[in-house]
Amino acid sequence: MKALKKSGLTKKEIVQAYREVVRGRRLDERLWQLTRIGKTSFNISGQGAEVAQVAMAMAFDHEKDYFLPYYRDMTACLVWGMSTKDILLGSFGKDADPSSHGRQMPNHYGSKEHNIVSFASTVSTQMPLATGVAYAAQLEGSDDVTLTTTGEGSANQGEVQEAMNFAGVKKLPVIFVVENNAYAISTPIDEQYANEKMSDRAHGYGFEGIRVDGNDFTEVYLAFKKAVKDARDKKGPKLIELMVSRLTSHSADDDQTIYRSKEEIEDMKNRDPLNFMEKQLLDEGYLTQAEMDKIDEEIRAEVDAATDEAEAMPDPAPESLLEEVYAK
Ligand SMILES: Cc1ncc(C[n+]2csc(CCOP(=O)(O)OP(=O)(O)O)c2C)c(N)n1
Ligand SMILES: [Mg+2]
Repeated sequence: MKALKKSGLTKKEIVQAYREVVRGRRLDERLWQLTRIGKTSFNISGQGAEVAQVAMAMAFDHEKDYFLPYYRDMTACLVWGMSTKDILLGSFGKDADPSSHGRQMPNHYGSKEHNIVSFASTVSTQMPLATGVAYAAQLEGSDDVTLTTTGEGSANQGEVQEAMNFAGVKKLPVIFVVENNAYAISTPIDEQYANEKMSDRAHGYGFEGIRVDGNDFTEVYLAFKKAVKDARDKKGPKLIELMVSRLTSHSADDDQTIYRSKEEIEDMKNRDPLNFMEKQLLDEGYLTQAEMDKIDEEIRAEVDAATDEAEAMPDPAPESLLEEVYAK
């Protein structure tokens, strides 16, 4: 693991990064609880990828860059500017939900205000859209960079090849990310693809691909910092493979103990990125245990308050059914 100091970020920024990791974890735990008690319909979570997502998102300019996420990217969306309450409004399907006014499934993040582009449940369809957003930036002569993410199973969809090929041909300012958590629902990677590293595929499209350890905050941050700079300098796309864990079942609708052994699940829990980051913060003298406990307490209170506020908001009116779906 690279030292946090090597990221070049200030102490304040690193502590903020930790807050975002904790926010992502505690909010996701709340979303599971709400599903289990029947208050929401579904949850799919990024537990195990929070450190990677925070380090990734921090490398972008959230005032101008575009983000086309996939369903596990809640923590990245928080860093990009969405609030805890915004996320909860989406899960409750409320009218004020910024992602879709309650039209989308939970975890289908979008925010016009923050340049986060809503996506379909058909996996990886955000990839060619991201290529299109980056093509528009190039044609308009702006230096905006586009980020898009998917899972390693979804990366085998045909449109991912089209998206990367065209981005390579036009040297577009787009960064493709594969969050490799070793499973596509219950299918392990050796039944998904035959190449060794997902990131190697980039060479076939004429650009650089790199694989990074998603538990290593500094490594992930520096990889994205460089990719963003290169994209802004018109050097073209990158593919970044983030090695992460999926600490939960695929979604609220399955049970991973049926297809993963007890030992495997235990081993993965020992590699929980939240614990890794806390150890680093302690060892490198950024925060004491008492300070981390205080942050955790504050975040829990924020999640509780946002849950109550979001739940109290009105549902979409039935007569508005056909509104907010297509642009006028
Ligand atoms: C085109 C398409 N096929 C199948 C599905 C059903 N589906 C949803 S998520 C998923 C697994 C995706 O796995 P991966 O890409 O590894 O992402 P992860 O969920 O592990 O982050 C599948 C098969 C879908 N939504 N769209
Ligand atoms: Mg996967």
